Amino acid sequence: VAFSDKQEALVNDAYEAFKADIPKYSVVFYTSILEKAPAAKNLFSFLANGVDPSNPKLTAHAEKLFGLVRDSAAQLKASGAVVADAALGAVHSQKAVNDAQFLVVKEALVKTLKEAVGAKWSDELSGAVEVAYDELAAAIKKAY
Ligand code: HEM
Ligand code: ISQ
Repeated sequence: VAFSDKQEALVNDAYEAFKADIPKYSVVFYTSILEKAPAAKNLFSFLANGVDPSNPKLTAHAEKLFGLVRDSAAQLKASGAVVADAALGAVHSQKAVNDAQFLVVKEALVKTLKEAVGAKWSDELSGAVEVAYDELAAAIKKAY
């Protein structure tokens, strides 16, 4: 898909806003996921004791995911396509992650970035994040 310099810059801005307080925004992210999909608690061992922002595994996994969305935007701008590591496809197919779950994570991502970005949030930013996420999710699912 076509992805402009502007769209990539918007996704970068959102990522930087998340990075400004990773523990805080990780709580927003996981809480939103668990509200919609309580069973996610059983998928991630680091949620066993609840959403604890001082658990380094919890923040590291969130940071990794947000970072991959940002990488996805960079790939889209550079080439119009996203390539995901084969290992990423393998992990998710092994856990039988489905489209409904991809949607829950997407909605949590958008909600979290909206809170992080604050007044700079716009439909254009939201749209750019959603395209970057959707193309990344599609690249992961290609390996199924
Ligand atoms: C593992 C990224 C969507 C469930 C992983 C890993 C990455 C990753 C990088 C490797 C371990 C880590 O560093 O966290 C992504 C990305 C997604 C996505 C970029 C969306 C575009 C999902 C969804 C689910 C899910 C929708 C299900 C709710 C899992 C599980 C693991 C995993 C269960 C294994 C965790 C473990 O046991 O360590 N994912 N993921 N992922 N992901 Fe995702
Ligand atoms: C999906 N895959 C890997 C890590 C994650 C962290 C939080 C929410 C979803 C995730």
